[in-house]
Amino acid sequence: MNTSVSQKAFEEAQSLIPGGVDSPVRAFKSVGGTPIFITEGKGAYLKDVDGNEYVDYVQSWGPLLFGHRDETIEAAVIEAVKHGLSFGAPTLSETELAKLVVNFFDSIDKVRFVSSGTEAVMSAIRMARGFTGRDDIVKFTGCYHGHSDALLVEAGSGAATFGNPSSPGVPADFTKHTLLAEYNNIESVKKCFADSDNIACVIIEPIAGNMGLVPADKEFLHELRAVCDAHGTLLIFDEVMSGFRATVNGAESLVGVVPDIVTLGKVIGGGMPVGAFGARAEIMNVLSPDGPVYQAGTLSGNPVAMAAGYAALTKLKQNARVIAVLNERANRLVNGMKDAAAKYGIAMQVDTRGSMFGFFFNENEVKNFKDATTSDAVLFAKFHAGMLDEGYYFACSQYETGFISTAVTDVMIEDTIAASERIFKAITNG
Ligand code: KE4
Repeated sequence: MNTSVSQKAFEEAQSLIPGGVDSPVRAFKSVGGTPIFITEGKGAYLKDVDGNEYVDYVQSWGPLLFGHRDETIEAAVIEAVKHGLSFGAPTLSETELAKLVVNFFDSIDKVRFVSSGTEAVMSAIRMARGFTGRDDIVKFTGCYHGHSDALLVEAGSGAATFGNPSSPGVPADFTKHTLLAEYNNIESVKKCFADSDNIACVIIEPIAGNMGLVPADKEFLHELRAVCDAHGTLLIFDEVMSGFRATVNGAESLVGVVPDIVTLGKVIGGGMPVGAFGARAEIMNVLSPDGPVYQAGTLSGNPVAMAAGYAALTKLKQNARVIAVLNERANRLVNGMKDAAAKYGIAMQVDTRGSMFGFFFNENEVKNFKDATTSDAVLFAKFHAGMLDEGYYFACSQYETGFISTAVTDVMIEDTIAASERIFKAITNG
């Protein structure tokens, strides 16, 4: 692929925007090479400034379940724009989207919209702290919940469960209430509760997509629910990525564990900036203006974004089976690539949940972030570069998840598998 225009674009962007990107993962730092600059998307395809086309398995990191420029969603946005962009006042579109979200999630009586997943999680945690009157929170190493200060933590020294800031600019005081546990390890959670009797909430990605795809074990989530109940601690399922991607009724419908709060994003905006958090009414009612917990946003519930989200979720409501169809394709893709890799002596761990798929170049099963870090990142980078050159756009980090949209056809899946076999052959000089 000729990517000379992208390379020039990247140089100019880097002179004006830190790292040349508005979100770090887009810079291709962990896979090398130059990020490609996109001019448009259509269906399953991305087109770049050099005129190259790619089958898109990232879909803006999850939002585009129906592919690029879905006709229904596009029409809804264009119609909404004709009535104005933003009012800073209540609109019917917010109530209509809220109805859909509440209907999809048994655990949600009320929902509030914001403009990003980060805002949704930050607000949900403040609500949990306000509802319980407690300050401490528990998160899991390898789970990502957006970039608010309290969640940018890494493991502390030794066996300490209290985390340290994982980024400069986050004062230690801002993370001293954040405890860290290990994903799929209930004993590590119990250790946090031994270290603090002041835990407001435990937040988890029930289907983790930010250490690669690592779904939590069902029995672990049941144990986590029991531990939270024993301590009067709220359980937050962060489904910003997995919501409406793994299933339409939330992880709760897959594992039989009901969270106290759910955070959402991505798909619920249909490609426009929307985040949301929801819970049973007694929890949500602590939020201003009814309750004392403050939370706000100029563009929260933006009518154009609401229209996109409403169109997307309405399509899902009309055809919930679409997730099962996408899961069949996801399984065919990852199992096909796994078989292709095996021909050249390359071991892959693969998994899917609904339209989400993940793979690790690893001999062993991946159950947590520590396992994930033992995967072959160098091989991943070679795979990513090779597939990009073949016209297939995969997530540019080992610690991300892939997505199948309704625009990805069976033929594209077969062609992707065939391309992966060529890449594995080239990588191994097979
Ligand atoms: P945003 O603020 O990026 O909308 O959402 C933060 C967030 C919260 N919770 C989960 C489970 C998430 O996956 C995310 C964001 N996901 C990343 C992809 N791993 C967004 C891509 C990016 O950071 O550019």
